[in-house]
Amino acid sequence: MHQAAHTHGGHEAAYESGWARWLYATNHKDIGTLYLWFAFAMFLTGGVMALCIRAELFQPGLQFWQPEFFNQLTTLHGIIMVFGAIMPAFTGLANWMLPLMLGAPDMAFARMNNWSFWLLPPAAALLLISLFVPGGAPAGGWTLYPPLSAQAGMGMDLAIFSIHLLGLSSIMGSINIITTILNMRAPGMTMLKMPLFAWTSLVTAYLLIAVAPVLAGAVTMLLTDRHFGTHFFSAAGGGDPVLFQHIFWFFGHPEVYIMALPAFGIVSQIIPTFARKPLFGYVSMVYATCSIAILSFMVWGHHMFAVGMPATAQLFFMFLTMLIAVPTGVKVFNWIATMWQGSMTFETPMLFAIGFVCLFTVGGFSGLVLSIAPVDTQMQDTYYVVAHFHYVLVAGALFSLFAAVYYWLPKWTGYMYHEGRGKFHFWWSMVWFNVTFFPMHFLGLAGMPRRIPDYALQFTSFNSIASVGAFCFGLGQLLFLYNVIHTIRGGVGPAPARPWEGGNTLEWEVPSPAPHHTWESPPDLTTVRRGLIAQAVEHEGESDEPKSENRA
Ligand code: HEM
Ligand SMILES: [Cu+2]
Repeated sequence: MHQAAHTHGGHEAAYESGWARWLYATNHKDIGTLYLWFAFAMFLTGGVMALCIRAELFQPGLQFWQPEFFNQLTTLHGIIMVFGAIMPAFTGLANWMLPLMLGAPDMAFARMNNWSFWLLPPAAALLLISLFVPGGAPAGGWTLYPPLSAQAGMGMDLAIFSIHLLGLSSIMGSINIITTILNMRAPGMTMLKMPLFAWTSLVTAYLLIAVAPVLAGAVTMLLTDRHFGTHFFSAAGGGDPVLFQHIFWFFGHPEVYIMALPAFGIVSQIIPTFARKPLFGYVSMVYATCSIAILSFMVWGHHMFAVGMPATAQLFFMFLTMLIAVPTGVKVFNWIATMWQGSMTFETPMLFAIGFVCLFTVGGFSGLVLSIAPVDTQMQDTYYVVAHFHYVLVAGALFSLFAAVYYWLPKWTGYMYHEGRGKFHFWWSMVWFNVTFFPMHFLGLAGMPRRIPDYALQFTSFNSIASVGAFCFGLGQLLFLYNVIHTIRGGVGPAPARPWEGGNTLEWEVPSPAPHHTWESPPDLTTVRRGLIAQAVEHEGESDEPKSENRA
């Protein structure tokens, strides 16, 4: 397919200029850039909403918003962060990096790739427009549970349509990722020689193909309940609102791994680079990724312990949830073992990666706590849950994205970022993240419910601390934006092709900035200087011997 494209005149010519370059983009790097900027814009939008929530919660009583609007804020914040920020950011990284890392000239379906991206802005617009229609935006939480979602105004219809578009985009993006990985790897790169980021992207894409239609089905049933006389979820008509929860969480739990597995992949690229050792236990990482993906389909009931289910079902979901700790533990063990006796340096990407390992583990542990059915009966719908999933999503997914941006920014822009400011961004985020979210564990244990604009007086001090933390955290993200723009404009100077001494995947074999077209003829893996072959051979042998050949 790429052969034909190349003999076709004009393909090699300079790309379109101005807006046409982006609107008609088929180049994986351009599309990756679009995804990443879109995700960042959504991150800021969802972030402003989070700050509106935290402003209201700084003190008890109602200061800024009516309760109805407060609920719209939490709902939109959740939907925008999940579907608008985290997921598109990972797809953007996959677009930018997979062809480079696999030695492929582009993604498999370049035009579909364009469409996948351009479905996102209309979807985001629908969500934001819903704020301005009668009844306002959806307010029943990002989980869209009926009966609230069945009774809501037309903002809910806009959200449903938005979710349809987002799902379509995800499915097409996934088809592209799967096909690219399965069919377009450079000769000699067997599946078990792929960088781990490719593995996690592959498994994530399969998860998405499996569950995006389930979510689409759930919201479509909601739509027909709302407008076309069905009663899937209406008890009055013989339906059952709990059915929605089953369908939603059959999507929803794999969804949390859709936001976690790519993060695992990124961290598994970065830690070996800065520890200057090959990834410890590569094959076990692949198995762990697949195990997590399979188990993620069997645990949805842990979100529903409180709806009333037989004790056997509770035990089933509880034990399977706990079982996920095993492959996750394998991963954490392998990251630590990779660092063990490595020659580590702590540039910004490594700091964010280590921050990820520490804080994601905190989120994992609070998840284990919540998986205990009798405990969850107490804690569900409290701030403990909010603390738990922000450790996984902010210190997990988001930190891994920051790590990835600092790691690959030299490759994208051709310039080095300012290390001091990068480190400052890390420490600032690390401190204020914990100030924001750690007290929420205590609030939850003390019984403060989530999704409320007002609270009992005894919760005041921890809420004030969390709100101060949130505003400081938010401020720090402007520094991130500054760092990125500063780098694009020249940073602290040009970046070499291989800015990280220990980086030995294929993207470091092409110049910085990566030219518009790369790997038009696939690399010969046997000639790659510090390439994957050496890495793959090593992981088949004993991986605890010193890896001196990785030191330049
Ligand atoms: C770092 C800045 C962030 C702050 C200060 C923040 C704060 C909050 C707050 C205060 C709530 C409302 C809790 C409630 O009343 O139930 C919330 C909900 C939520 N947040 Fe965040 N958040 C942040 C980032 C993120 C990110 C990056 C994600 C990524 C996916 C995320 C996902 C969610 C979700 C899914 C909800 C649940 C919404 C719902 O209740 O329906 N948040 N957040
Ligand atoms: Cu779950």
